[in-house]
Amino acid sequence: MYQKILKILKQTEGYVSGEQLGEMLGVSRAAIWKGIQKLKEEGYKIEAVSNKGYHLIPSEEIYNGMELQEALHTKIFGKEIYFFEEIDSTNTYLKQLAREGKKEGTLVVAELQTAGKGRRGRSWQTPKGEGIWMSLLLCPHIAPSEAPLLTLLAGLAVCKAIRKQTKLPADIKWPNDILIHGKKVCGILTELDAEIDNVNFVVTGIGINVNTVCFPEELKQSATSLNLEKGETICRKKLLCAVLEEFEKIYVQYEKESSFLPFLCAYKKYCINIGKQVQVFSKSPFQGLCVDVTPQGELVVEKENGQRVTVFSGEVSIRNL
Ligand code: BT5
Repeated sequence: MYQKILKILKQTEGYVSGEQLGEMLGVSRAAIWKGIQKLKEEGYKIEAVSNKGYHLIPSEEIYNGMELQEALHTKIFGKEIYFFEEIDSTNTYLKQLAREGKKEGTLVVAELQTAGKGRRGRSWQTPKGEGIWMSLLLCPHIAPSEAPLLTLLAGLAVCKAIRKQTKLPADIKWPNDILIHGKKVCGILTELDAEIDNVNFVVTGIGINVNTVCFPEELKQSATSLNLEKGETICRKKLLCAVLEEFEKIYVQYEKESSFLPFLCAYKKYCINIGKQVQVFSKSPFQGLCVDVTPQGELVVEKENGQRVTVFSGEVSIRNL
């Protein structure tokens, strides 16, 4: 009911009375009043003036499933959205939905995660209402070994969307971080469910620090937010839509061409590792100069003795020196 009331309020420039709303929707004024209270709880600002009725005060800041669905211009991504005030991890929840047979493009978004996950058991901090914490379900027709490429493609999409929306100089730190002025503003966690030669599904989790102004002590040196970099509040709804729209374009092309090559040039343009000394943390860690990214999305690192090593994202972390 409240969705229907919201639709009418959005379409009405002036005021609409409880009686009119009741007539339009075929329900009592009491039901309308309840619906209005529910909308207020959801964060909508609704003015109520006696003898005139209700009026919705437009606000870009409202961030919920309905608003996101309405604002998204995509064909596949976010056609079904699960929005939570609080959840353990959007990735964990979406994996459950995927096993229940949900469609590609299903999106889980949360205001707060109580157990946000990073890679290899690390944790990801998601203060309430301050960022975009979301997971997207993908069912690509690729070999399981190619799944890490989706992290690179998602990273490229986030990087482009941040640049477009905020004009901030976002860069990619291979394979899964987006940095601004050397500090991490976004992390991506891709989780794969596959058999030996077949991908069942991939869950791509994206965490973007949007309006955080104060990070916990342990992250102060390494983390930043768009708000801190830009000096103003950033609209999460617009940015989330921009990320998904950008990612969908890239993903559809990737599925069609079955290749990372069309994106390599853009990826390398934003990849800050190239030309820098890096520390590679693998089974046998080493240092070297990062010289390239391959068409398969691997990093090429040249050791001091001139030997070139190809580093695959599934197996290592790297640190710029
Ligand atoms: C990542 O892991 O960067 C992947 C983060 C993915 C988060 C999203 S949010 C939605 C979805 N649901 C989930 O449960 N996860 C995904 P990694 O490269 O392992 O980086 C983790 C490290 O980043 C931590 O060990 C901290 O040092 C640091 N860190 C934690 N929270 C951070 C934050 N909010 N901003 C910047 N750095 C952070």
